[in-house]
Amino acid sequence: MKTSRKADRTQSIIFFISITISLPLHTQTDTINPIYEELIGDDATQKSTWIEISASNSNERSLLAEAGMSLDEINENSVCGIIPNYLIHNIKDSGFVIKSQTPLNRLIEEDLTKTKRFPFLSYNHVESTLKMLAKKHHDVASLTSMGRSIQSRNLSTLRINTTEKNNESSIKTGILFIGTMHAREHLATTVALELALWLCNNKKNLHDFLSKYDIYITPLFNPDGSEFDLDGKPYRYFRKNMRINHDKRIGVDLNRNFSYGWGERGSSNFTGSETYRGPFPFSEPESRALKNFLENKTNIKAFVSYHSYGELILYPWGNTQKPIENIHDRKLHESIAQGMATITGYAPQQASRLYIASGDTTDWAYATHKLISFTIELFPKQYGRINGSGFYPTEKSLIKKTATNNIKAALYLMEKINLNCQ
Ligand code: 0X9
Ligand code: ZN
Repeated sequence: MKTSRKADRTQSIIFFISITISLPLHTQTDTINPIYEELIGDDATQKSTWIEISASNSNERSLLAEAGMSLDEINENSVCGIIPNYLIHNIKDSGFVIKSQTPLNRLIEEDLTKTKRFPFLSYNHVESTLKMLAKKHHDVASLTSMGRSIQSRNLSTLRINTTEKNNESSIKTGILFIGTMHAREHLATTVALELALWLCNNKKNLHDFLSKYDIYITPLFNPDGSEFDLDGKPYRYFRKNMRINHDKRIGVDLNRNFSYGWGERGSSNFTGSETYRGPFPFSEPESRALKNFLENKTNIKAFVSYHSYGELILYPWGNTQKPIENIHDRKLHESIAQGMATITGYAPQQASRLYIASGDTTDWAYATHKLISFTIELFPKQYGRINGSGFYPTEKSLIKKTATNNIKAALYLMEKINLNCQ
């Protein structure tokens, strides 16, 4: 069979994956802009609540997203997420039953009582690691940037390509991986950075494999939000970017700011909400940077956006319950999602089964650029009292396992995409 030998080769590459993760502690290098302290106060978390609501289907969950809540944990008959206090009445007004409410600062205090802490990655650490990789492995890696964040941090991107460097154009199969579009989803930075490290450190064994690809990895797509989150005591459960909106509330949800279906279901027009879509599509420099990047790189065929948490492999559409119309594309998304699910143990599904979201990045990437696109919700499956909370896991061995399995899944994806391009 035409594909089986190649598949065997991928299996053997995957088999030899073994990584050593050394994660430095976040150091508070950048002091927070005083304007944010003034606007948000010492502790933004005092103004939000972790809330559990009865909801049992995608439609109800979409309504909650529209009310301004993030849907961080989905169970059969209930959902948990975060909502700013000033919007809680929206949920009550829509007739939902609130099962429990915990002020966010109390949740954080509970997390703090745990003995172990996950060493999150700072912007500076990501920057220096990418620079080191581009220097040490200049035969296969080079550094480029998608642009800048709203606070002018670099959206640094490592390019892995055995022939073309920096911004030179390529006709090889291009793949883009991005991490941490949502500020508090720090494990997504780790996974994307570990992917970059692993590919570079194994360049000799992987030479034939790497020579076929043009790989881009942006580990920290929302660097301002991520730094802000880590500047809290000890963190803030912050999701959005650092836009100061017209009414001085902070942040736009970057995963509601893309143009495909922008402003439709599953997003909010409340500036303080978790799902605030921004005043217009691509209002944010981060989403604009991705738009410009893909417009200039037509060889990119696939896209992965790492998020946390839930252990899911999601594919378009996210803004409608209808499946992808094009049968070839639908089957390709489904079969790659299934393959990555087998490797990771995550659950594959069309994104909208979870809830409808519009202005979503992966919907846009598929609709506009025909990229085979996935949102991967990483470890853990649920908020855990033993192994650390959902966004802030503590167990180093599980973090390592997450990175290892997702590197395997990324290799599998690359091989499948390349076969599809031939
Ligand atoms: O809501 C989001 O933006 C993503 N989940 S997260 O918990 N990381 O915030 C999921 C987007 C997937 N798309 C849809 N569910 N439509
Ligand atoms: Zn997310």
